[in-house]
Amino acid sequence: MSQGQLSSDQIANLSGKLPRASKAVVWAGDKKFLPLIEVSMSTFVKTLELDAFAENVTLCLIHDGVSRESLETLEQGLQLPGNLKFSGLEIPRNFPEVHPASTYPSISYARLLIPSVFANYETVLYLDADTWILQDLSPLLLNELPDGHTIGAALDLNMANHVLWRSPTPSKTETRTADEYLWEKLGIDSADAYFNAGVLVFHPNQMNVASFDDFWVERVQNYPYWFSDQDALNSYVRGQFARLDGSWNFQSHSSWPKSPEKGAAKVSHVSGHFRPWNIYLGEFYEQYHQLVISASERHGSRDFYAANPVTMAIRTILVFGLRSMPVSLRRLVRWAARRTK
Ligand SMILES: [Mn+2]
Repeated sequence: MSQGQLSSDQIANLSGKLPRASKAVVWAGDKKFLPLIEVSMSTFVKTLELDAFAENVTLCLIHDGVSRESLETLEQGLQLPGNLKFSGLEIPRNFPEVHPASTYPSISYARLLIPSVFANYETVLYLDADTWILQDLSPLLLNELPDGHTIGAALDLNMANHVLWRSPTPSKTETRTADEYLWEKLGIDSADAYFNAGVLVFHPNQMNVASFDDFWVERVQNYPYWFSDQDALNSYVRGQFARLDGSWNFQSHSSWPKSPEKGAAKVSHVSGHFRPWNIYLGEFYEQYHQLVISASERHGSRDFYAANPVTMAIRTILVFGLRSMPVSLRRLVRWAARRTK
């Protein structure tokens, strides 16, 4: 293997393991992500309008060493209809080679492999492990992205807030504020050109895969990015991407004005510091949390996701503070009472 990049033989080997199809949905993760991935996959399957597809669709998990048994547990939990074909693709551990200051797990970079591994596919939808699918996603798989774009994504509400507040950036980035970072490190002049990479649409067979690979392999090795591969991708497209409506990637507890209504969300992206298993995020996320708990039972990690309601209540009050106490406290008490029954 060349430094940091998979060889063309390795790529061909991975591509060769894929079922014959032109559309795929891809997740990436380690063993510890499996309960979340199972919830994302199973809610994707449950909401998908299958009749819209004339041929098979590949559902792929890219991982770096999930055991055969764990993959089987995952596949059994999905109960896939005949024309959805599951495929697990194992990549080498600690791939790719990244800048030493990167704090993200290397498996999160796996989405960068999609264009090369799925080079013959028309459309690939990538979904983060922490997505919860609420409505049919077939339009993302069936429709061409507008204006000849080969990458589609929704704007990132987190970065929009950072730019608005002129948040300081981590010192490793060698920039002072978010807007300066966007311009100097990514070549982007506003948050309106910066997408969130939790939901991505690719048209790999229309991409210049070699130039894409050369770019990101070099960048992730040499740039101390703030948001890892998401920044490498943004820096590659520099605003030239199809803007998906925010309802396709509803980023949790965001108050940005451009945030769509929760009720309209097709994909709830439970991103950020606060997750429903360590903080009470309100009624909307209760169903999601329950799905995660039952998946975690199958994967042997229930303890991690089913926190003690009292601990969660205390943590929630500490985070949301006194001002939110009256409303949240009432909800919390009701919720904790239900959970301890
Ligand atoms: Mn995410």
